[in-house]
Amino acid sequence: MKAGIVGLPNVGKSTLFNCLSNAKAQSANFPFCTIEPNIGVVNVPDPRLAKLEELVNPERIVPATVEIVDIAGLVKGASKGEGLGNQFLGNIRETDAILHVLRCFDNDNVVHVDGSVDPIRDKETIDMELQLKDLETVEKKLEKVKRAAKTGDKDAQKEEAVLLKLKETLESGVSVRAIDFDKEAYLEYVKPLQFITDKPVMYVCNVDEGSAVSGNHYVDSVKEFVKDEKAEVLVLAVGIEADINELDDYDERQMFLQDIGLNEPGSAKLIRSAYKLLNQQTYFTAGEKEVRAWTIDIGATGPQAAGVIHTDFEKGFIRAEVISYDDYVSYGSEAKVKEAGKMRIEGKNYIVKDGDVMHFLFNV
Ligand SMILES: Nc1nc2c(ncn2[C@@H]2O[C@H](COP(=O)(O)OP(=O)(O)O)[C@@H](O)[C@H]2O)c(=O)[nH]1
Ligand SMILES: [Mg+2]
Repeated sequence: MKAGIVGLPNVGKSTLFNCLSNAKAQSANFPFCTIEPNIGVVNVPDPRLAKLEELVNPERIVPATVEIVDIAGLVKGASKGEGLGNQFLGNIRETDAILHVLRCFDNDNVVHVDGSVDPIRDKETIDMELQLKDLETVEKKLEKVKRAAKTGDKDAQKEEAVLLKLKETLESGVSVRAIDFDKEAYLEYVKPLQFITDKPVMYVCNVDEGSAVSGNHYVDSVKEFVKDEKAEVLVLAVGIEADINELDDYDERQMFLQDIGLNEPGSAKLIRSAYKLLNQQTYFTAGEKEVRAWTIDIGATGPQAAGVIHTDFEKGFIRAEVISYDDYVSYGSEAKVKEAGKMRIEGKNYIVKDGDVMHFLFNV
């Protein structure tokens, strides 16, 4: 799963990316590997993993990960080829969610491309470029569908109606994610077109260090402006956090974080939120060799969860032994959970819950 960082130039995207890539402040165990200069894989901080490690004492622990992409080049006019033009759009299309960084700090030394700090205007500039791109997608599709609709093809007529609604919405400056479609129409006509503005979004307000805890008036205005979008708004003092992350010593990093009023880096919160934004959840496997967090879609069944480990596990799935995380912790070991009769046997239709500790039985 991939989350892409977007925003106007100079709002702090690369600083945020570096902050994540250098996020050792999170804990002693926070590796990040950079695949390409602008792509990194980051561990999802999850205190439950440390707790399970303590109880099971495995040889190693393996956390869940999210891929983060720093997408540069989005400027006013980009959809028409300005700046890096269309190049970045391919990058955005490949992501599963968008982290939209908004500059919410004053600093005369950092130039703003539009001359002043105004996160609402910036958000609308970016949204408009993405909407224009989606509009192109709609118009191309509409041209084809119109012809078929004219011949009396009922399906094409239905599709045409959906596309016209999309066109009208995008032209009025509203993103695809805000439209309520009926589920069938959405799955059949909208989802396959992979609209950029249909991807889940989170707004990251990049604030000065004094506003790391409670935000500032820019953040307030962003929250007010996006309140109907049901999107999460995260406050992060990217610049100072990046500085703190440069420090080698863990205790020193904690001390500086506490100085700005935080007990964990905002980047840890950001990664957890991004994970949720991607509609992902975690189940665990816990054995002496390894304790591991596995990533699944919310709503995944037992066999689908098994399939994340190996496709054979999914095909040959018989049943799963499941212990809820809370039971595991309160009884302290698998054996004690079993003794207490709290281990459940679940079949093919079981909907996995976040935090389940699972063991699969399968045929090959
Ligand atoms: N004062 C302050 N400066 C920042 C902050 N975040 C980024 N900057 C500075 O703004 C400039 C642009 O940041 P950068 O991350 O390269 O922006 P990008 O173009 O969005 O990738 C750099 O000089 C950063 O040091 C911040 O939170 N506070
Ligand atoms: Mg950059």
